[in-house]
Amino acid sequence: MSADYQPKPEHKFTFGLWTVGSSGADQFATTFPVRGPKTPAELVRLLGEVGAYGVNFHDNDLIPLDATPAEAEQIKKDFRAALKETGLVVPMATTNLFSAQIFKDGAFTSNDPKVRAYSIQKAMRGMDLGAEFGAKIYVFWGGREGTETDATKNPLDGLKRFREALNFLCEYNNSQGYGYKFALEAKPNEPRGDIYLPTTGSMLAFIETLDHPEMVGVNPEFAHEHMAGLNFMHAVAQAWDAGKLFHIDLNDQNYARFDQDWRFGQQNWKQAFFLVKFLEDVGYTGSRHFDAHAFRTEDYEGVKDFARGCMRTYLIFKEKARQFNEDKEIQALLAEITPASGEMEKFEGKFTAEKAAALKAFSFDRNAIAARGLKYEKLDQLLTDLMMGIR
Ligand code: GLT
Ligand code: MN
Ligand code: MN
Repeated sequence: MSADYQPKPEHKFTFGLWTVGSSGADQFATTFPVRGPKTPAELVRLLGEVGAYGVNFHDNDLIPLDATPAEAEQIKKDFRAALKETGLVVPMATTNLFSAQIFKDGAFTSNDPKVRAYSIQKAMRGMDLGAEFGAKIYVFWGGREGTETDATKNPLDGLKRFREALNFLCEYNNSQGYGYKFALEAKPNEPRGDIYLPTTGSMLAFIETLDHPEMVGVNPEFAHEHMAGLNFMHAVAQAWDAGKLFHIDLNDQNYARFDQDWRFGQQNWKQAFFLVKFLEDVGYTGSRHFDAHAFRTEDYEGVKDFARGCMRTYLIFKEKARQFNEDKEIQALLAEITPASGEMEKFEGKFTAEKAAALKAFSFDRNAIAARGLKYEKLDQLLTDLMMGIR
């Protein structure tokens, strides 16, 4: 790979309209915007300028909630023209089921049947809109699906309502022939006290209870797993193992903090490195979507710096991953610490009664095995040297 770290379409770097279009207002606090609004078409041009491949949107990022049909048509026309001009595509769309007051107690899981029905209606219309622009992934982030006090709702009702809504929308997807894959995004809390299905692992288990599990996967977000104190790459690996990594939200986030949504790789280099290495090693072909915001100190030039930085850092880690995989000393050490099966081979693989009997009878030298130093310190320091650029 040429190490110029320039984004290219094959890297599949995408941004949401809500990311580069963020006004810089603190999302869930009393606050004020620090950047003036830009139209969707202007944001597409900004993304074209920095070299992104695609742009994603919520229904209301594109068409404001109270737009008239004529206004909606004009916005779509301008947006389509900007896509054509820049060559950007729309791989993913989603529904805003969290900003309007009506969602104060959730959307699909609200206690109010009218809110639940309205939410399904809004999701169907959002799917229509996404399909108009060729989106093939439809994300569901249930930001307000949860509680502050469990006196108000039984989580079993929450799960049942969420399942019924998704089953309904899967059938809608089929009936319209849209061919969407749904990607469920977990977050443990904020804006609700507790959000249902708080981790990617929870989502993966839930998907298996749906009528069309094959249509539904996950959209893990770096920041959200970190808020839950988890290892993001491990969550992504489990999703990949299950064949469910349909989309991914890249950003950065310190543990045990409020939702930060920082530029990818801004804080946690090592976790970001391992994530990029994982995606590249397994050959993930989906969007690398940056669900992040520029610091609220920035003007729109700073937003471009932010967007360029997300992509550049990804490509730097991609190059570092290549170096790691080709580094002779690192690979020799890895081979040494991952010994071949040897005489254990006869115990491995599927169960047989003979194998089980032989394994039960085998005598292990527990102390000798335990005494072997594993050289993980050495390996990790080699990685550190490599990441710091002195290797
Ligand atoms: C919102 C949230 C994100 C979700 C988006 C999709 S909206 O910004 O914080 O994590 O991915 O609904
Ligand atoms: Mn996200
Ligand atoms: Mn987030």
